[in-house]
Amino acid sequence: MTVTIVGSQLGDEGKGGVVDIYGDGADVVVRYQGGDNAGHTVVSDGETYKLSLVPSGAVRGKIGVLGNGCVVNPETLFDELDELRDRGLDPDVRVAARAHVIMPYHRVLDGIEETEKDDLAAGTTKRGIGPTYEDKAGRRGVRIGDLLDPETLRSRLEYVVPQKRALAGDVYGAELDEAFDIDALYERALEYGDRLADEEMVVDCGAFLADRLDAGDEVMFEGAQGTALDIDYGVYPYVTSSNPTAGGVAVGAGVPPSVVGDGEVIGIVKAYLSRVGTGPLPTELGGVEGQTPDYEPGSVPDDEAELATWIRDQGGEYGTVTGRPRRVGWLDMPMLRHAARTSGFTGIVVNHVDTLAGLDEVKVGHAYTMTTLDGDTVERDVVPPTTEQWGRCDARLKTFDGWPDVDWKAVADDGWDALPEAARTYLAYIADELDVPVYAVGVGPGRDETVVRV
Ligand code: 2SA
Ligand code: MG
Repeated sequence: MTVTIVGSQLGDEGKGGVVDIYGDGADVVVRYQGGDNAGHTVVSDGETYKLSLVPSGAVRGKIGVLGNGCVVNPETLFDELDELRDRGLDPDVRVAARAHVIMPYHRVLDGIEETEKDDLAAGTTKRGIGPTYEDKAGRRGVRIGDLLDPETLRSRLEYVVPQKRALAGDVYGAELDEAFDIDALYERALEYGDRLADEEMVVDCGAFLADRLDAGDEVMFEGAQGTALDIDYGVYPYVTSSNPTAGGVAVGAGVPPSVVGDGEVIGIVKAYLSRVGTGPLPTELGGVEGQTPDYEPGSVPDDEAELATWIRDQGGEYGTVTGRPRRVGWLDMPMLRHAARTSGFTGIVVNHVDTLAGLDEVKVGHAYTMTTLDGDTVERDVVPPTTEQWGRCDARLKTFDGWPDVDWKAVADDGWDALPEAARTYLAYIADELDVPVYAVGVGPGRDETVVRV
């Protein structure tokens, strides 16, 4: 049996907490895409762990697997493993031999290209994710398996590094440091390979998972980022370079699609929207630039720009690394309908319901009015396929009664019926529109602040 967790929006929907709760029953937790551009916080036995690459289940004694669809920076991997070990844990993490390696030059190029792209910049995490997937598709990548094979590694580097030197040096005029030096890269990569071999971490991911499933294990697939950041189904080009949607599981972990389809596919929804980076956001509230929290603390604002700041503060919507304020907006149903259909959600979890508490009214973008290039207007209830069309969409808002701030821990203890009635109405609307049940409701960041129904 498998459970797949997919972000429905733009990442940061609170997937970590859900993985943590539903992962309890799992024996193996697998990441199938992305790399150290993810970020989850796991609180276990009163200890807080922040991970960006290692599957969160590794904190709780599960086997964590980085599938072949992932891009792996060995430095991040070993830093995270060392920290977990320093803190007394014994994580068991496996890495697919077919996964691609994020090399030092990928990180440098990610930074340079973001600066060069101006308007097209996606606001990447600068972890080298895009450049590594580019090399994978361009058939000039270095794979985890190559790190254990000195001759192959050397020949791969001799082919690719001169190209990177030309790009960074001649095209972009960057300084060529150790990140572009074949010998230095080779030595470092071999050290990582030795350690991967010593710790017997490298697996044939699909074969490994097939064995575990045959043995009756529960497997959880943990998506990072979200549907609107998917390279095929997201707001291209302001997307990440992998497929967070459920289809990515089969390819990125090496299991047949039927294995995913026979299990649960849970869409994680934040009760409103937030995003870092560029792209259309029809339900956006106010702009980010120049905003100061000028509302009276304790009171709930009625002005739109103040409301954006208020939600941002209530929800802690500031970038974890840079502290940059995230853009915020109302829940966007066309985005969710698209996510539910693309991944085939069997249920959803709605998080941050407590964040909106105290508002008189809560709005959602129920549908869009899109202006065509001819100047006509058409109605749409899912996101259009091009980002430019999406940019010409206005949200048609639907208004719900707000719900009061209550003792959310008590609500989590008492269950669904203890939720404020207006919140239940809001959740029922979402479930109804998507035609899927609400499996759980997040009413706070802690493990004990989730109303679990299924
Ligand atoms: P990149 O670095 O190439 O993947 O950046 C491309 C775009 O993707 C966005 N991006 C993200 N946005 C929100 N959350 C992200 N990661 C989550 C986190 C992890 C999660 O908490 O950090 O929720 O699973 C994430 N990763 C990439 C980025 O802003 C660019 O717009
Ligand atoms: Mg996050």
